[in-house]
Amino acid sequence: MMPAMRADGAESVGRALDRFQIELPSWGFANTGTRFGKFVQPAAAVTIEEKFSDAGQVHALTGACPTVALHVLWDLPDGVSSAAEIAALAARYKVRPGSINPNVFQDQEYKFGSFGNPDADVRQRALRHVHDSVAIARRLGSRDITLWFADGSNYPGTANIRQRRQWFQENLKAAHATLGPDQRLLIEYKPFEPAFYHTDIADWGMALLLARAAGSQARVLVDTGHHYLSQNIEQIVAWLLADGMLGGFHFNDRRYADDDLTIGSIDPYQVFRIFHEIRFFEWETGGRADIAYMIDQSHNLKGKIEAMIQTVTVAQELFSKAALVNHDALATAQARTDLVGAESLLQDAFSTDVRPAIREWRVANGLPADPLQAFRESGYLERITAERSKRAGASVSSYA
Ligand code: LRH
Ligand code: MN
Repeated sequence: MMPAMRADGAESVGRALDRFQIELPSWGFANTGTRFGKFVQPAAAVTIEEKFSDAGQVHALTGACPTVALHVLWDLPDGVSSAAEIAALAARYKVRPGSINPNVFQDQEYKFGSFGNPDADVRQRALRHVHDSVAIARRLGSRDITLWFADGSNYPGTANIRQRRQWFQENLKAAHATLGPDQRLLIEYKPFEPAFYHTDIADWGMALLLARAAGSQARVLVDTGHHYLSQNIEQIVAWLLADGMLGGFHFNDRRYADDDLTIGSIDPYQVFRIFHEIRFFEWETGGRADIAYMIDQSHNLKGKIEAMIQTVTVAQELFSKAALVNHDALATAQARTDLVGAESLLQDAFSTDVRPAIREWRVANGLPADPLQAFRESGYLERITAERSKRAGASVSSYA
């Protein structure tokens, strides 16, 4: 039987939702696939305008995602000169440009890496692209530049791992030097794929050391899909919080590897444990952790917009449940090594049905009680399907 919500529960849920915002990935609205193929959806977004339009729908229905992450090569093909168009779209669709993602992994020149490439000209080319991305972020008023590198190798002995580390340190420091005073570099790690022997920034420790070496405005980005199944992600989060080096998240879910499935679809308790570590840290320090909550998913089979609405509402539920943990009682139980008592405080919060309180919060904020149902009744999908399926056969060439 789901434990009933504590008296002040609905209030805690309301306060949690008032501050919870999560950023949408532009590429989550596009046709994406795996190396085995891409199943095209006629309603999928292809143009940057369509991506802003779809993101605007999700924000209008949930009130929780006012920014869209942009991937430079996929969304700003003309670089900084695309900024004016983006700003106009942001005004029209009432969602702001969010984190800027340089792309130093898809061009042919990056076969043997970007910042870690033995060819100095290629390293320079990659650094120029990151500089351009920082300039784009400045022009758009975006705070975060999210750096993910596919760099690595596929066979033992084929790469000088220490030399590549040196080049990464030099180039990340050079990238950091061009940041504006309020901007941040978020360094994202990943253990493997597309490299399958070593990846230059493979885990949180490597990202932390490189962020520290780069400069005071560099932080670590935790993509939940970038961990071995046996890793304790919330412990990594707790350590990065303790060091003030946690910059943000790319949320998704997985059963095996970097599957980019929708949040909470496989292991919702994992996301709850992550949110709990953040709330407990904030309760203990009395502060507010400066974290960018972002989604990084590819919706290969689900309807793109429905998957995004589902993702935002599940994230709201899990964040609200974490807000219900009684931190005073938890600290006491921990100090007394009352194991069952302590664990039950998390389990009670996790198994509390917060949906009625969330519906109340939505209605109180002029939002539909059930965003997914409202979307299905809006006719938006039918309208864009008609409009967008007119265009010639959708391209299946690039990733998004
Ligand atoms: C790499 C990654 C990175 C993005 C890409 C779309 O796996 O997580 O954050 O640039 O996905
Ligand atoms: Mn990611």
